[in-house]
Amino acid sequence: MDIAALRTAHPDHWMKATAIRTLTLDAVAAANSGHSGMPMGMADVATVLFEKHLKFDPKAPEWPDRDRFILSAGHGSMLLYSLMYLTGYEDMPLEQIKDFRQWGARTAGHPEFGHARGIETTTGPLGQGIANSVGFAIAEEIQRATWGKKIIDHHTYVMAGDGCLMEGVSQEAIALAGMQKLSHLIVFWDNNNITIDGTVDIADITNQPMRFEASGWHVQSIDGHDPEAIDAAITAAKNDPRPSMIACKTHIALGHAAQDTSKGHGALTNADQLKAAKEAYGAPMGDFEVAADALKQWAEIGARGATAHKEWHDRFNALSANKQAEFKRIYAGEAPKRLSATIRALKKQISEGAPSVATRKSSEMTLEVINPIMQETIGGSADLTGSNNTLTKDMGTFHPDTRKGRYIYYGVREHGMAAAMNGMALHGGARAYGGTFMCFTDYARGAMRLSALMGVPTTYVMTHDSIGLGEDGPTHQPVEHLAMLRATPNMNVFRPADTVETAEAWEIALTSQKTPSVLALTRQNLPTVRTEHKNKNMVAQGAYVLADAEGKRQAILLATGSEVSIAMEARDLLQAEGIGTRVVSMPCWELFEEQEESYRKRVLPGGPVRVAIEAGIRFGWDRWLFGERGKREKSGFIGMHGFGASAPAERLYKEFGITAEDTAAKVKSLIK
Ligand SMILES: Cc1ncc(C[n+]2csc(CCOP(=O)(O)OP(=O)(O)O)c2C)c(N)n1
Repeated sequence: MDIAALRTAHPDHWMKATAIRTLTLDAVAAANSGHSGMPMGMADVATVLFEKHLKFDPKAPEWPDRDRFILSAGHGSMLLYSLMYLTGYEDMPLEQIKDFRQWGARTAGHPEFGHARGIETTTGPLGQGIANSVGFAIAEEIQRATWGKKIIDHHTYVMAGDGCLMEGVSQEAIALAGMQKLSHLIVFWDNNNITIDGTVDIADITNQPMRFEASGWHVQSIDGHDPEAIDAAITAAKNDPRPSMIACKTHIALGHAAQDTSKGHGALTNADQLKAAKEAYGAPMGDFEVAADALKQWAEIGARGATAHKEWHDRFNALSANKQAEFKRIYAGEAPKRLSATIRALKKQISEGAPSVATRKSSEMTLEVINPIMQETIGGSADLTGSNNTLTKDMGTFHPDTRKGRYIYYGVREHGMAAAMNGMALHGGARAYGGTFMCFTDYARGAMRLSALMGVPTTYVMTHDSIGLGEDGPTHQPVEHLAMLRATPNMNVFRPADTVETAEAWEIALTSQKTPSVLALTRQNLPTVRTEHKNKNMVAQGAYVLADAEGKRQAILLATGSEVSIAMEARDLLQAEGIGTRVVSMPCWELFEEQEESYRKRVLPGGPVRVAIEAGIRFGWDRWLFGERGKREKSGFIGMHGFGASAPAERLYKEFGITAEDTAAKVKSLIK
């Protein structure tokens, strides 16, 4: 690459892009780790985007109508950090750049949502950013339709590398975005032909432009180092009614000895090579030094958005007081005041009527009362709407012709769905929920983990939560999934026992600010176990005494979801024999763990025999059986010990020994 020619062709542009390149080189050298090549290759695209197109105000990183910039190739984090520093984000002073990848710094190895205001999403697991961006763009479309262009009208820009496009989730995202005609979504593909193992063609020969075109995208191919071409392509992309992909032919680690090699992907720390690169760029030689003129121009770029931001406020202030309050409430992620009364009314009605329904149906009954009072909910399912019971009457379908619709047919794309849900939550003004079969949490897992890591309150409606689904057999019967989800930090896993618990779980999910929720729901009908109405949200305590022992307390049965009613039957059997038995419903372990010791002790006192009943594997249960004052020799587990089988549910419960009789027998064997 002829660096001298690039320098002279657009000197002003060159110096600005150079600042990104040298800051990256210096930060990576100081940390002695990181990824230099991607920021160096995409510096020109980023410079033009920020200078000429991106609507942003570094003084107000949460301005709702800002453009979103998603660095899907998260390993190139120094690109984002450099841009934030140069344009004047308060959370990104030079010290942060100098502290790249160090303990306590906001400049983590990969961009982490919540570390510095202005980082829109956590990226690093390749493919997630581009898949998030579809959710960002959907939220923008819905809100533009709902609030009008004066209030919401912005773009989502994404930088994705070869790695992002190789990941399967990108296909789900691209296909969904193309079908939905997300015209405000613009993806830059860093077409540098390099990954870690070598050139891309050792593993992939996909014609990426054709691939995007095949899914309904507008595609352009440009020289990613030509500022005029970049500018023109972005303008064309903005004017096209389809989502846009701009294939940017770039050189990884431009201007460095490692340019165009896979060595250039990683940490370029050799001092002589670093010096030579700076010389070739015509950059100042000091560590972290940026030419004064470039600094000034970058500061001007950072100041450019203040006017647009102010004008937006003027338009916002012209809205009625009610509308302003509603907008602010939704963007603060606060549930409406009416929510708890609405949930209470439903609980009372259910406790009185005591219907026998599947908890997936209970969830639908709850959504039927929630969705009309929470315009911010965006629901959907990965092609299992009728099974997940996620659609309610008033929602409308989100479609290119009906942008106000709040229900999304995600297609058979669990991972893409979960990643899009993250994007909606991160965009703001949206509460996303989505459904699939519980077993396919595996498929969605990459994005679910990021919900938890980022602390975004998405809700996963996972139905068909055990062998109780019956005939579909072991491929569809989750056994280890509860354990896997419970092992995930910052994730509330709810397994409600009936409609009342389901409504309570939904209330917690919809008022959560920083924790995603999983609702594990049944296919099969369950009796109502909460027949006595209580205003209090019992699920919020995680576990509680559903039925206490009569007479001397000799046994405690701990159960979740569909096995709570089995525990209640077992209690009847045991009480009939004079064995005082308490039943503890444990719909959410995580919330129980958060309770005071004194409460936990009241629910799980030491002494009695303990038997846990759950149609999943035992992993994790020992905490409640042996811990919390329990004893190994006085505890037992009724549940699954391997995969399930294909048969009617009742037969499966019998064959796998998950019945009231088995439970009673286990208790008696332990009491002896
Ligand atoms: C899901 C996932 N798998 C693997 C990695 C490790 N990884 C980081 S960057 C990278 C290569 C990416 O290549 P490309 O997107 O072309 O980036 P470039 O080499 O251009 O910087 C890999 C495999 C990752 N971050 N995420």
